[in-house]
Amino acid sequence: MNIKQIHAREILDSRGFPTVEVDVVLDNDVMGRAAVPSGASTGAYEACELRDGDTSRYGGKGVLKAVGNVNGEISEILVGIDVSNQHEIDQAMIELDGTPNKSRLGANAILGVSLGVAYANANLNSRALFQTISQDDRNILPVPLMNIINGGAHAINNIDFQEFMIVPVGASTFSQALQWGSEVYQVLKKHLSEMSLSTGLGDEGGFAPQIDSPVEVLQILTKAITSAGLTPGKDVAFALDVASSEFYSQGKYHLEGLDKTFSSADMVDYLEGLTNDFPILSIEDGLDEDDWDGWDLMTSRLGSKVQLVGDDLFVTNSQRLATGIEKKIANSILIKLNQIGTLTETLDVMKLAKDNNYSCIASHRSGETHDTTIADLAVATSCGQIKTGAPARTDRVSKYNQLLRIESLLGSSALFAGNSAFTKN
Ligand code: 2PG
Ligand code: MG
Repeated sequence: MNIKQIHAREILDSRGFPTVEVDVVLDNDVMGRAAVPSGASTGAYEACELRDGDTSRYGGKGVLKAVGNVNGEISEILVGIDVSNQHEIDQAMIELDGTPNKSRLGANAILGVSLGVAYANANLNSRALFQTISQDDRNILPVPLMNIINGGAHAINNIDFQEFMIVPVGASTFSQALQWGSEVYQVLKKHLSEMSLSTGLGDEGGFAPQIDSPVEVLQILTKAITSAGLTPGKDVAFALDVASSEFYSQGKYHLEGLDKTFSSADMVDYLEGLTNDFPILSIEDGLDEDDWDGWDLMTSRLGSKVQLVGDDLFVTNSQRLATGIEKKIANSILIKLNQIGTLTETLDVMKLAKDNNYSCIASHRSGETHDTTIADLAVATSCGQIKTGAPARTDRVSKYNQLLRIESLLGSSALFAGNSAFTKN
């Protein structure tokens, strides 16, 4: 079935900033719709998010140029093409753009179309997206990494680290994991108010209290897990996104909340200390996106016991991941579709990771919409892990709810990654 029409529009994301939504309509009027997310702590090597820069609209953050590129140039080359040709369609857009980072047409324009096409194809076949983009027959439901304390660029508080995530790794099903995460979240809210700390939320639905040290945050979280009747480490473990590129300059890590300036080696010492004291399974962007020597040290010190995730480091980019593999740096990659800009390239980088024993985490952005693609992506690839914020706020729970739908669709054949997501092959 061929594409009849592609129509993009400007909508708002969860922070109230404009983003791109695309409808792909087929000859039989079946439609696929996708919306593009947007980061705040973006990596320097991400594909380009095209913004208008016209300060008379949305402070310059409008996306009418990207919308125009979809409705103009992109739609001109894709109308009349068979919607099942995802790979050719993505390749045609990459070639039409002609730049290494999609800066001419905008990765936001290109991704909206790429995913709109994937949804149109799924709808045409009356299948769920995870079924039509499936790369792995097992369809494993991922362990959620739920960010329940927000700091860094996602909150106005003193916490240097961006994300403190709980990982209900001991649950036996996805729905039980979600329930445990939600119960811990509610207990945490009660504890924070008992301590007269704010229960206001950061960008990803987690609380954003005024706390200075990561140790204190982890202590409070440990207490919340215990009060919820669960065992820290066994039932619910931790994951961190340090997002350290945000506080790295001139070769040093400037931790303002802690009032410390660290070298790369100091950072590794500090992170190692945290992993000795708390059940931390995963550390994302523990060091800066350009600090390859530091990453080398961190990987040799922590890589055999902790999942070390490259987000800003790898930016969902096969070339950067290949460099990491060659240098034996990190052992995991965060997957964000809009860092690279097409579904095809995203699936390619996930395959490269898998072939080299790097784990993959399907991830949201801090600016999100109702779009639930990452839930389907996690199941389609059986990657075993998803990070999509707190179990609160529709922009975050929409992904968790989609996973509940997939779980019920799969019925008794539904598998849950659990601990196996974190065991090294
Ligand atoms: C991250 C993401 C998502 P942002 O750093 O991992 O949590 O944040 O979308 O702001 O880059
Ligand atoms: Mg990150």
